[in-house]
Amino acid sequence: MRALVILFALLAPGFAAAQVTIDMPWARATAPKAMAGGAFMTITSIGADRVTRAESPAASMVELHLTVDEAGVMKMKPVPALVLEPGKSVTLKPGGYHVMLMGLKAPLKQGEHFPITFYFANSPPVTVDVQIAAPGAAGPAMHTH
Ligand SMILES: [Cu+2]
Repeated sequence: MRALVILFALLAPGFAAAQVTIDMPWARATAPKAMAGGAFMTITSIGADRVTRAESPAASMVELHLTVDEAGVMKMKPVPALVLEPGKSVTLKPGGYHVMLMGLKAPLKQGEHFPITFYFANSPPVTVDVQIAAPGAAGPAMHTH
């Protein structure tokens, strides 16, 4: 299923809009008192672009993070601008790039969903509907067997 909403802004003539699609957005359900959660998806851009920020009504702050292995210790680092190369996809997944939802307004419950809006340097914003999978799931619920 291709879950994407592309909002085409009114563009000035001559402005070459890159186009971004976001596929299979999903998140892991969180513990009842968790303050943070992760969301994952695949982002593909036709042109050179970058994700500049994201926001969601589900959390007070949304950041892009990269999990890195530093001498055996997994650490998360904020990514100020996720670079999208023309025609290539970036997959956000557990252990790699992810969307960090900080200050969750409510726990993420399996089977529910919430929106995230992404903003780009060269493209109109894209809002996706994020499906919540089981706690600790390795992938979106629709892909479990
Ligand atoms: Cu993180």
